[in-house]
Amino acid sequence: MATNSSFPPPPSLSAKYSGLPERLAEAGIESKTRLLSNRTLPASVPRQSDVPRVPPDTTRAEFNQAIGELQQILGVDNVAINDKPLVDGWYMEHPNTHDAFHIAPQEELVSSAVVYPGSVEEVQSIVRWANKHGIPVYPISMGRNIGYGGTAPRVPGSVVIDLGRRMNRILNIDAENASCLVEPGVSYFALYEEIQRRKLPLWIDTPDVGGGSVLGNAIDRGVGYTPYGDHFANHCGMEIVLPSGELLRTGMGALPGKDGADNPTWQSFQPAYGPYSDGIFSQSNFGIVVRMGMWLMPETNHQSYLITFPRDEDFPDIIEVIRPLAQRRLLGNIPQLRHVVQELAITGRPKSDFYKGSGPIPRDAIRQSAASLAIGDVSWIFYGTQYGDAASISTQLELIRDAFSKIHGAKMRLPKDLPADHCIHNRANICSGVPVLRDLDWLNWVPNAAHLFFSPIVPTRARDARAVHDIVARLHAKYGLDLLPTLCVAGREMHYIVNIVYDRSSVDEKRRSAALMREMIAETAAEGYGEYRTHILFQDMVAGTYNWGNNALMRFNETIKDALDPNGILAPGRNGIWPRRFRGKGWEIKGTEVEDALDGKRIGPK
Ligand code: EUG
Repeated sequence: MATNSSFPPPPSLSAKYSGLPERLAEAGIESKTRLLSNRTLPASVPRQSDVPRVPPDTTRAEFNQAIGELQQILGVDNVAINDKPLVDGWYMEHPNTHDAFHIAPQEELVSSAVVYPGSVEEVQSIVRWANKHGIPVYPISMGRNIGYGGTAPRVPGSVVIDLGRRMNRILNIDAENASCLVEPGVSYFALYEEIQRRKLPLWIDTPDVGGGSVLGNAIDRGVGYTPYGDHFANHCGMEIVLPSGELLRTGMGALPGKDGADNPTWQSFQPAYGPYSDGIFSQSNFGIVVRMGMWLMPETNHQSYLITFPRDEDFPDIIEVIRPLAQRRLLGNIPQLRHVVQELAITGRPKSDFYKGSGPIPRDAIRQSAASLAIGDVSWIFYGTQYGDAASISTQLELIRDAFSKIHGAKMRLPKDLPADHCIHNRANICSGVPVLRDLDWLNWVPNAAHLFFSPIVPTRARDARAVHDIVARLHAKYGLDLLPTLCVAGREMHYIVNIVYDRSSVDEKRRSAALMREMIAETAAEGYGEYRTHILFQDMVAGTYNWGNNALMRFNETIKDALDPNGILAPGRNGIWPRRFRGKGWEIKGTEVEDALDGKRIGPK
């Protein structure tokens, strides 16, 4: 891989809070080189409309006046007007002005300005400013919620509050309690490196790629792959700026420590006393989480492995083997079951290396290409990791091997059995809490690749898994898009993650991807399955499927929203929750609005 590229290397963690650790410098250059070599779009195009896009119900003069006030409060350097060309960049150098992985036209989901608070007090000041002017604000932590909207506000012209740039301290690492307290701008990379620097025998839990915010991912209820993989379940204690500007501490943090100290059990016990409030500050727009505690895992031995299955049609039987293993907690982490097409994509090679035709890569072409890879012509691959002392791991592996031996041709392999460039070595890192970059490589599948996740929750049971898989496969064929599925096994359910990868330069591919999302959401909901998380443009639709009891849940959420945020300034529309001021005025996206936007109709009230 050539590294004498014509572009600057990715920013390093020592130079920038969101940068890449030194140990990944080479991998970063390779990743960037590969992505840029597969790009035909220019870095940016001239802006399409009057800039900056002003917030709704605000004249340009009012906006300018309000922004002037904000500059007084925060300093001019900490308020950036979004009036320059939009640059999509790439994962390590991502924009905070719009959705880099745009599915609607790039100009649709833009902010008017980005502000950089340096303290909790400044976040409070920004919120009070927003209330005074009725300008919506949209907080982001690191902005790497990729495939779900990234840094883009749901309401164009909102002011993005970029918390991460100046609020990125690790406030505490308590080695005895095995916990930490972080600000929004602490990435998995940064937390991991600090723990190594202090030589603490503790693991963090990282998602597939390590650049995201520890805090942001947990409140969006993301997952990782060690025994601490459920991030929200392993957070402990929050500090929150409410839409009124008031400050709240949840859990034991509500009880003041001695002489004004933080409560000593803030990171030890989650619910404390009274209603457990933390849940309503996840996947919501009820408050801005500015500090959060996370539990860390005491380090242990681990052994990653994969099990290959030769036949596509054994998928339901594989799920039946997984369920009892998961319920008995024999599976040490959150294993992934991937279709073999993912083995091709994760090599980082473009689809055109494997298939020259147009349309989805045919099964035969996948088969032929897989045959030339180390794992061979197989169908499904189960990636697991076991934890504990050597004897215990060896017993666990025996039990797991035994259980899967029911499936025709099942074959277990360890990292030592696979070549150095196989992704299992990368998974072994992730599954032992070492944040990495490589799982981005599937973004080279098509030129100018962007992606959207479709993420239904499926019971770990053959008939349900088959039902969802059949819907998803049929609709992918209907819209002529490659099906790239990964199932993350949490236990009784699996997060069935479908990765829709499309060419950002193709309006047609965007339209088909959006239609595919819309139909998958509707068809799976009709069978009783729902998403755990989705892109901001599909949040109304997904929220709308959780409509039991005449929309009882959404009416409850709206009651909370209107009570906490009467002026509707905080992230309106996020997770489908609209404040009274915006509700029923044409903001909700329930039909073909995303596809229509690609035909030039603007999203939002007519
Ligand atoms: C992945 C997993 C997720 C998610 C998005 C992506 C992994 C892709 C389990 O949650 O939300 C390989």
